[in-house]
Amino acid sequence: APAIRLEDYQLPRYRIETVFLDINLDPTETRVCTRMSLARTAGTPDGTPLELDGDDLSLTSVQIDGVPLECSAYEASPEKLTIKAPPAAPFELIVETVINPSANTQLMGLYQSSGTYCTQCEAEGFRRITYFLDRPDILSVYTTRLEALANNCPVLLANGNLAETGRVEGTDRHFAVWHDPHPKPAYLFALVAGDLAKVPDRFTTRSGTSVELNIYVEHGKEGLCGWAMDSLKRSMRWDEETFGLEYDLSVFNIVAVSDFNMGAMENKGLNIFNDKYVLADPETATDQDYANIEAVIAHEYFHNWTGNRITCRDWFQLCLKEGLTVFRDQEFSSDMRSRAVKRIADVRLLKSHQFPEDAGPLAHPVRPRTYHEINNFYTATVYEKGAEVVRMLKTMLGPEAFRAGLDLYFERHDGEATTIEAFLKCFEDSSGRDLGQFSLWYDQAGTPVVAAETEYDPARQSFTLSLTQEIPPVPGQKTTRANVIPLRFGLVDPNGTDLTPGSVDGATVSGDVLLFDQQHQTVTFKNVPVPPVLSLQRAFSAPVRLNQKLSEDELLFLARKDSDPFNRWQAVQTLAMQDLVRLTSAIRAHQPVSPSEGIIDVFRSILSDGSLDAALKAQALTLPGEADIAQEIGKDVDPDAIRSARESLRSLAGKALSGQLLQIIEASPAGAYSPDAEPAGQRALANRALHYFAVSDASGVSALVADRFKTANNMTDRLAALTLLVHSNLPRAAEALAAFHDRHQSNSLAMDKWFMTQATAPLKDAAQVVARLMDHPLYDPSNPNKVRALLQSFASGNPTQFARVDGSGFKLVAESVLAIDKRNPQVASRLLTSFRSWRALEPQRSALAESALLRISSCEELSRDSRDIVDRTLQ
Ligand code: B3K
Ligand code: ZN
Repeated sequence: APAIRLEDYQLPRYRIETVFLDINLDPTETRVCTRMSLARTAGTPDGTPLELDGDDLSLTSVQIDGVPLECSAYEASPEKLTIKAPPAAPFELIVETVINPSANTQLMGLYQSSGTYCTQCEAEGFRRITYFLDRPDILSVYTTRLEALANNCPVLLANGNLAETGRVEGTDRHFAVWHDPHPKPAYLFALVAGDLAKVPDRFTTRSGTSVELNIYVEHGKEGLCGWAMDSLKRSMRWDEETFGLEYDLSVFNIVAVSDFNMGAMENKGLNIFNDKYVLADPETATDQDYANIEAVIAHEYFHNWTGNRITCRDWFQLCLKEGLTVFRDQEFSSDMRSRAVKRIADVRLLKSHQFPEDAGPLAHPVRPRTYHEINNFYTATVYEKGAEVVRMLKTMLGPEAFRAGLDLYFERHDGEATTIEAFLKCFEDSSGRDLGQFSLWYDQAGTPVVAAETEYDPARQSFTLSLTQEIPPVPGQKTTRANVIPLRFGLVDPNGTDLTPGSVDGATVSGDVLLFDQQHQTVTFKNVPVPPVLSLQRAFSAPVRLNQKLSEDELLFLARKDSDPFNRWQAVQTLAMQDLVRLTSAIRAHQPVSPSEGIIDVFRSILSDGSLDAALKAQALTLPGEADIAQEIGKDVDPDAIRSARESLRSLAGKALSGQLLQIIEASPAGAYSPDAEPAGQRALANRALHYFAVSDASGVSALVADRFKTANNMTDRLAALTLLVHSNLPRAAEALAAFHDRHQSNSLAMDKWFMTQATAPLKDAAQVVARLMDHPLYDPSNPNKVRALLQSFASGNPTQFARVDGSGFKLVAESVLAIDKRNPQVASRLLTSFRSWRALEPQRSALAESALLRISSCEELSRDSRDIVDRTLQ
């Protein structure tokens, strides 16, 4: 299939003003009757055929203005319905299709999850329900009538407000009519029908409207919705207070289903969620799960303005809604929790997911210019880097001008399908700034590398900073231009206080933000009385890789003294990373390995620093991940050497700090569980301490871990202990796995953790264990959460075993991709992306990865999703 290109965008030839859907639900033969009012758009010539999108559809009948069409007047295939010569005046088109929800294993369009009918239409799933102009710039007002067996489906939901319900006379069926007054694109359409329990609540908006809130779940799970509901109400309040945005319907429904391709979906007034991001109690959910639920509930809710009321003109503009909405949910979580800790967590995610994507064969701009399959562009680049770009805009313009620009965006574009250009124009108009160069962030792929060197001149009392930026080569990107990079900074004096320089030459500086906007730039700070240490890219003010030549002493100083908590954390990470890279090469060269003591001293002083909260300490004590180290090394990567290096540092710390660690473990919160940030931070620190303590020489280590497992009163502590037992292959591992299984076997989400713990164990039989677990009665290859828990976590979270030098890890994943691809292309192609860094591996392993990829590529019946990923990965 030819590529779709941004430059080929054309305005639609026809509009669809209103849609009336009448859907008669049946597991194998659902009848869909769609009545739409159509009109030509200005400039459409007479006789322009109307081409409606379809996917796997079968047409029953088609009428225009009440008259059935002659066969010669249209052409129908499963993928397209063409009306050859539609009327010149506005007309009504009625199309009837039949679909089979129970055979829908792709989970796109209308499908069933545990017997519940539900839909997923983004990006192009609506065309699997009816023939339509399935593109986001077609905005229509929808009315949906649902009919189903009253016994099987007491709950009937669609977008908008409920208009009517009733029995269908003389039958055992009933119906509901929903009307959504807000024009929307088809990708935001949704319906749900089934036998579900309802957890109700209410919210009163700032302007006094009472909104009905409901969470629908399987019967028996009502007690697991409290946190999600609380998060929803806090999100609604926060969006009013922070951005002045209110909810706009009389009801907001959330439905949790267990079979879902992604996290959740922001359908207007009817959000559908992967139940992983709704259900929680202390027995089955970790602190991380609670934080994720809070963030995803907020994200989907925030889409109501950034995504739904203002949507994307075309799918190239995906970051318009996703980057902005991720930024909004990150801000929300920062306000609910510790801002510094949230920033660290977000940057970790960016560096571990987006940086490798941007450095490999799947690199693409935040706003791509071409695609074969849009589902493959719901990426870390569009989401996470997209959010960083919005954050940079705020950093550059300042909070007031940023808010003014957003206000203008909502005022100017409400009810539209728009573009990145229109978005940026609002900020230009409100601030008077030219954002031409800034827009490069949307168009250039690759993570810019910034080199920074400094020099202090005592005679002149001046401090000079030389900056250079460069974007490394990216497939298909020939030339690059200098970005505008906002760098937050501080000149830290020997006491740890930020100096205020007299004047600055060579760059625009406002407050603590320096704009670096050329290839090379030399910046001079005057009246600097003492030689400072430069703390640069504070709070990670731009998504760039910073190469700053700081000595070990300077890093140790920043780790202890920087007033910016993010950069304190960063200094620890940099110190650890330098050591880990050094240790890795020593191991590969068969030289003796001795981790440096400096990092241990830093750990010691962080642990005893009363000014730091526990969550921040836990983050500071978390070493860069194996994949992060691989990314830093960049080529000729040997995952086993990386792991040994990381383990040697871990064990040095465990041994050197065992006394302090034990105190922390013993002080971990007791009593009733609360998911709040503070106790969660204490648990994170205690479990981090346990992670190090487990590799100390102290006696009774494995008994202590086993005891923590046994006595845990919450999933966070239980899973942390289980992971340690299994990953370190401690004597009680098998026993603990069995106990966990027995305790949680009836809870699918908890069992996902059991699968994941084993799949990520860095033990030499991991691939066999995964293969064996695929036959476990609770494993279900049609459930995306199970595939992610077992296979995706093995492929992306177990670097030594996935990249085993006997090729068995790659082979297992490649075979699984092929099997899953037949059933669910989106899940398969996502799994396939775990090969993306294959070229960075040492020659033997990269050859094995290549042959696994070639094996996939040689399969003729590959889905478009997997074909696209495998082709780009191999290119
Ligand atoms: N907008 C959806 C993602 C849809 C993915 C389609 N393949 C969830 C979200 O970002 O909120
Ligand atoms: Zn989103």
